Amino acid sequence: MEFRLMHTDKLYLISFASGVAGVDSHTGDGPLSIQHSPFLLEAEKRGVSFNWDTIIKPTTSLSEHIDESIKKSCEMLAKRVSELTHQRQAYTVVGGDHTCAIGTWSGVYDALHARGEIGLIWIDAHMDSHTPETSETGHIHGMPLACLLGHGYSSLTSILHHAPKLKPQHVYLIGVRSFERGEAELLKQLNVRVCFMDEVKERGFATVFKEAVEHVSAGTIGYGLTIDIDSIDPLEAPGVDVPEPDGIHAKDLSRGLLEIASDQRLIATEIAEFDPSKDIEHMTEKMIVSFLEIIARGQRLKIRE
Ligand SMILES: [Mn+2]
Repeated sequence: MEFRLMHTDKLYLISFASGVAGVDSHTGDGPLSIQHSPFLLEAEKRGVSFNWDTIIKPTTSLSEHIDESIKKSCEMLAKRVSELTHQRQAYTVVGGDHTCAIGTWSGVYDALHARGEIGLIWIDAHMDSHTPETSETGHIHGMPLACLLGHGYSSLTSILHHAPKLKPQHVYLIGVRSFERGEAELLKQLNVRVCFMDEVKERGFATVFKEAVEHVSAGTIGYGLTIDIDSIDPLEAPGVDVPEPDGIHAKDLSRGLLEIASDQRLIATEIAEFDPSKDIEHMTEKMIVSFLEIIARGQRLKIRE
């Protein structure tokens, strides 16, 4: 059974104001800095309406393991995502570090798994597919995709349900250009489609993005999109903690977003890893707001169709 949005005159924005899993906790300031962005006000003057929803903040205590703390934040996020999905609202999760993905897609799973499988396009400079065994740094923001596929800390693979939230064949990674052996081996063993940056350059972003949409739509009831801001070329989006040169052009991703924003199969979107303290002349902030505007306008088209 396919899933269709109903109430789409507003785009809900859920803030995941947490950077505890990354290398620099300033990613936790990302959502607030977008919320107060003058560019967002400008977009609203152009007739786009955003509805700032729940703000999820980590509650850490010294006695607690970091994965337990992230589990709590992700569970809160997953519950809210599940509610909005049940209500068929249009929403975007704004991170925060990329562990938000564990919460977001666990929430989508909670709301929709009885109907069928979910696809996911994962745009990232990295693979985010470490497990505690393969990670050299132990940073959990390098692990969310593995968690969603059912590998890693049991606290994080069991958010709302003790089950893998995604099937490997329904995932498509785009833009990877920095990774470690352990995570690459996991994805290879699971047969997850990884479109490295070399391939993006060779075939063109538009071509691989179209392929990704087809890939994640095959055999699923719909798909999601998660964007790690570090996938974009750091010359265009410097506001990240782990910049990797030679990335995706923001314009290319904008065009891709335009293509899918009003796609009836698109269930949810997520934008993560913005670190306002590293931004230069608000370039990254402006780009993220422009992405949100495209998504919001697309959602409105959906309801008119
Ligand atoms: Mn990531």
